[in-house]
Amino acid sequence: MKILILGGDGFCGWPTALRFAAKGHTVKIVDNLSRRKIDLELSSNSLIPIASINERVKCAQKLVGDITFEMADVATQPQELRSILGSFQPDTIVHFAEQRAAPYSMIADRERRYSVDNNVSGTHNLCSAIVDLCPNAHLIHLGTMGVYGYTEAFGEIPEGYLNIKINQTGKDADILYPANPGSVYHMTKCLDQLIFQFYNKNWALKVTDLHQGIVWGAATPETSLHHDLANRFDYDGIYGTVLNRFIIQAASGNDLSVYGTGGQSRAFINISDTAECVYLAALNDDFTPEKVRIFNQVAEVQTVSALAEMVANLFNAKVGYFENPRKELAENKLFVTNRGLKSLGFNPIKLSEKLVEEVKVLADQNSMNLNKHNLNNSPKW
Ligand code: NAD
Ligand code: USQ
Repeated sequence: MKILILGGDGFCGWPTALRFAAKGHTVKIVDNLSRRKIDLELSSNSLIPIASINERVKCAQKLVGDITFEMADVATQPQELRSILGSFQPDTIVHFAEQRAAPYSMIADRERRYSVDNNVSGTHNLCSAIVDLCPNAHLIHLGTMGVYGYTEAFGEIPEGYLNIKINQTGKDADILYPANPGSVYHMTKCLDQLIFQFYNKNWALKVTDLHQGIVWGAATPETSLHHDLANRFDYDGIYGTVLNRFIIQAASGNDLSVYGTGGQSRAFINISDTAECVYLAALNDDFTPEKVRIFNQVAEVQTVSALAEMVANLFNAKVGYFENPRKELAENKLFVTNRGLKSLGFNPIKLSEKLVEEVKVLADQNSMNLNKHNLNNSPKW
């Protein structure tokens, strides 16, 4: 299969590109390297040093498989994107190329506008190019669990569509689950969904939207093969995700930063499973595009406080309770199905002390790269 991976230099995209190449597929990465530039803008860094994209690709070609790279911005360079789609003619396009941090999207006007312009234009440019240049390609998009919000009113969170009864007619209908974003970033993912619905309705665009939970971990079997293949590992208050932050805080002797009571329930998935689920979605593309296919890409649900307690007990660290910088429910329950990916063979990696310890080893080995000023730099909203 020919796979185009947009955003393939990022935390989820790089291990996924390696997974496809390792399985013998032809992979082309497109990225504008904006995530590396945002590190400079925020005086931030990946705790694990990452090789340049050219070094990464050179090493991957030697040790993993067929990967090439092209620099392009999917939001601001639609012609470059069109030219790549036209010449490469991918069977599958995986779209990771978005600004993905909720805190970054809530810093101020500039970052709010950038997140919307980048994410919504990028997604639309892509759909518009596919229908002209490779209309039979399968588009796999990385969505987010955050599109659903955290209301318990509709019961277990289904995969994208909510079955409702219409009072006026007494009939049943499946509607797109009511969008309920908690940040400008999450709002862009809700807008992405509408773009997919329209392109699917009008051009029968074949789309799988993967509503992924919070990714944790750093390494995959492929990224562990060589230091030039290492994945980025964010720990700051803007791009670091909660469990990875707790592990790094414990490794560096800092209090674990639980926001509020820690009663927030969230869905989680290990980085290796991110690559695996995208791979399963790509391989199992034998569906008619009558509607956008939506799967919840999650392994399990945990509360923030349970994660903090686990990490604190394992590593003898202290849990700190911080004023919550975010506007979100202080406590919520979360029930979510992941039947779709399981039906394709997904066997979730569950959180375990052993796996958390493996991540801590990486954090320990790279502790000299930690900038403590970035540990608690989340904006407030
Ligand atoms: P990341 O920031 O590490 O990677 C995104 C990559 O896309 C970066 O390499 C960046 O340079 C590139 N990019 C951004 N805008 C681009 C543009 N306009 N043109 C070309 N390249 C562009 O983020 P990630 O953690 O790898 O997330 C990837 C996707 O998965 C995102 O869409 C995100 O919303 C989704 N997701 C991530 C998580 C998570 O916990 N990391 C959870 C759920 C969903
Ligand atoms: N939290 C803490 N302490 C911290 C950091 C976070 O208590 O130091 C809490 C937050 O308040 C929140 C929860 O942990 O309740 C999750 O925060 P997060 O930063 O780990 O995750 P989030 O902002 O939701 O975003 C991440 C990714 C995003 C993805 C999303 C999936 O950055 O790209 O879309 O997870 S989900 O949350 O399921 O929508």
